Amino acid sequence: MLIDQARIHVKAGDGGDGCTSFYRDRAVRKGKPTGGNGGDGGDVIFKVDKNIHTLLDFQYKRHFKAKRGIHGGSNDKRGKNGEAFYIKIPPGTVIKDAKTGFILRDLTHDGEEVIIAQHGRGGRGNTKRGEGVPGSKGEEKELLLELKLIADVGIIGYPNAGKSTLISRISRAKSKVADYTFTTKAPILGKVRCGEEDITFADMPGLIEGAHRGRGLGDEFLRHIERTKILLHMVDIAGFEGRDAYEDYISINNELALYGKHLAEKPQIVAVNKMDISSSKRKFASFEEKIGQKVRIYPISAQTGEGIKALLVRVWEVWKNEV
Ligand SMILES: Nc1nc2c(ncn2[C@@H]2O[C@H](COP(=O)(O)OP(=O)(O)OP(=O)(O)O)[C@@H](O)[C@H]2O)c(=O)[nH]1
Ligand SMILES: [Mg+2]
Repeated sequence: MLIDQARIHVKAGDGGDGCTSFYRDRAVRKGKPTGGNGGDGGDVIFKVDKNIHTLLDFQYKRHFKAKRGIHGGSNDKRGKNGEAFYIKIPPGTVIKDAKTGFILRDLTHDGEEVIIAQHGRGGRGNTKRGEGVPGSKGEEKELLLELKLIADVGIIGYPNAGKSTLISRISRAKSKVADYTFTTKAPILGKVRCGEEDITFADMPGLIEGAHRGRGLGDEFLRHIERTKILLHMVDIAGFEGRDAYEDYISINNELALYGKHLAEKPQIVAVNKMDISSSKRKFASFEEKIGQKVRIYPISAQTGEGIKALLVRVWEVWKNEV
C-alpha cells in the first residue's frame, strides 16, 4: 500500500431554510412577515500543514462534511451559520477532480488555505410577497489527492541496500530497518545536517527492474522522486541474495531513464554501502573498475557510520549548485 494518493468525498454545509411566519395581534391584523433568514452552511477548506508528511490519514477517513446552516426562526430569528470544516494536508498535495482528473489546486506553502467546497447560502425569510426560501445546497465533490514529496535529496536503490538504516542514522526520522526487501512502503522524510545546511532527505521504498511499469511497489513512488533535486543512489556492495552491485546500479538507472520526466538527468551521488563487511573491499574494487572514472563513488557503512561525513559534505556541495 502506498500512501501518496487518496480519494475523498467532501460536502459543504447546506444553507438553512428561511422561515415563514407572521406577527399578528389585535392591532396588526394584516400580519407582518417575521420569518428569519436561514444561516449559511460551512465551507470545506484545505489547509497546508508542514507537520504532515503523508496522506495516510485519508486511508481511514474519506468522508468530510461541514456543518449545515440552521433554519431561520420566527420573530426574525436568523439561523446560525454552520462551521467550516478544515482538512489538514501535507505541503505538495495536488488536488484533482476525481471524475475529470482536472487539477483544482496545487498547494505547497505551509498555512496556505483554499475553499474546496463552497457552502450553501441560507434562504431568505418570508416577506410580504412570498414565503420563506429554502437554503441552497452546499457543494459536493469527489476529489483525488496526490502527494509528490518535496525533498531535496531522494535516497534510492535496490530493496535492502540500507537506505532506511542511513536516514535513521543521519536524521531524527525513524524508518523501519529489516533484513528483507520492501520494508519501506512509503517515503519517510528527515532533516539532515550537511555541511552548513539542513537538507531534507527522503528515504524511498526500494526500486527494482520493471518499477516504471508498476513492478514491486511500482511507479507510484517514482513520482515522488520527480520533485527531489538530488538522488542519493545507494548500492549494496554485499549483494543481498546473490545480487551484483554493478548490475543493480545499472538497472536502477535504467528504470529512471524508462520512467522519463528527467529523473535520469538529476544530479546523482553514488554511495556504496555495507563496507564494514569483510568481503566488501574486494567487491568494491571490482565495482569501482566497472563504473569507471567518470562517476565519483562514496564508500560508506550506514551501520558503523564510516564514510558518511564525506558523503554529506558532497551532498551539500551538489545542493549548493542546485538552489
Ligand atoms: N553490515 C551492514 N548491514 C547493513 C548496513 N546498512 C544496512 N544494513 C542491513 O541491511 C538490511 C536492510 O537495511 P534497510 O535499511 O532496511 O534497507 P532498505 O534499503 O531501507 O530496504 P527496503 O526498505 O526494503 O528497500 C538490514 O538488515 C540492515 O541492518 C551496513 O552498512 N552494513
Ligand atoms: Mg527501507
